[in-house]
Amino acid sequence: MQLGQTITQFIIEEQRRTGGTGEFTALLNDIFTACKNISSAVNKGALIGVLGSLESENVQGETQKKLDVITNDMMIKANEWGGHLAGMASEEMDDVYPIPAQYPRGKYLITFDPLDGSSNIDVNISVGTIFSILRCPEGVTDPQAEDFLQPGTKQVCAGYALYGPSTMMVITTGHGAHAFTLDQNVGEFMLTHPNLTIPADTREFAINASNERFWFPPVKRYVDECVAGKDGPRGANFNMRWVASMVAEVHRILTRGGVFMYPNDSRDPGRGGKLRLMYEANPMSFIVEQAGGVSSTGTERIMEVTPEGLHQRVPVILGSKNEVERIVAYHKEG
Ligand code: AHM
Ligand code: MG
Repeated sequence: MQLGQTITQFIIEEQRRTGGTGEFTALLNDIFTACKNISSAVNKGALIGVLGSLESENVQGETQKKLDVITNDMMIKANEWGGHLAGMASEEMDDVYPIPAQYPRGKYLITFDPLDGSSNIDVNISVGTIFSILRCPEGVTDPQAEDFLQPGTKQVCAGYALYGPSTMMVITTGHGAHAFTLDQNVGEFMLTHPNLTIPADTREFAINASNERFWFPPVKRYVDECVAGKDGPRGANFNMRWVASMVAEVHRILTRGGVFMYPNDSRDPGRGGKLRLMYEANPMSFIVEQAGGVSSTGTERIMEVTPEGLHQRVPVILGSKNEVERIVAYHKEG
């Protein structure tokens, strides 16, 4: 691993170390191409008329932004032809997307959120693409939803692209988490942040505080103690951030530590919070754990949750080890 090397060289070297076939490297390259296309569209924004909403809603009843649909299409187009995938699932599609008959099928499955944080797009705040790669179960050529319902521990690779001041790609294949920055002139992601490490301690947390009245006691206790600052039980002042763009929040935590929470709450406890297990919580948890952080629902390691549906939601509490463990302990105490 060498600072400044291209992401393709990095993946090929990793594949040599692990004895891979090259199929996986080719799949990742298609994903990187999609993210470079998305980066370009997001960057041009109003110049090419892609901002704003559509009339349509996605399967979760959320109004779709034009870019939700455009970026979903970019992910599909970049990935369907290569012969590495048996199927795809996305936040923006109700059902599994089968690989069209004219293309060969491969041994991997991908789930993705093509444009996470898209409520931020019209105000020019960072958004991102999140993806997770799984193996297609042995003998399955026409994967259905249940074939995707594997716990996060089964992920072969997870990553996200962040479209911020720089476009960055963060990936893990289970050997650390590494960040690459897109050199727009060269058109390549270059290794800039190898072996990301989340500090175990932090004095920064992120939660949508407008939901405070719905929080359950363990989360309320944790936040109250942080907010009490130097005079409270923690004896230290805490800072708070809320970007409303999970990719940006996770990236901040990977860079300087912190805790991110989208907990379950009393509005609709059966729903399990807001974020989706298969294409938001699991990939982010894999990356966070590989950087030395912890990711929990409050009562369970997220990557060990048995998925029951493609669009299942799950409470998310992730980031600096000692703080997340403290919040988990508060959940145990009730
Ligand atoms: P999205 O996939 O529809 O963009 O929703 C997910 C986003 C996350 O990026 C972010 O953490 C959260 O929703 C913000 O939610 P809220 O608007 O409730 O603060
Ligand atoms: Mg999302």
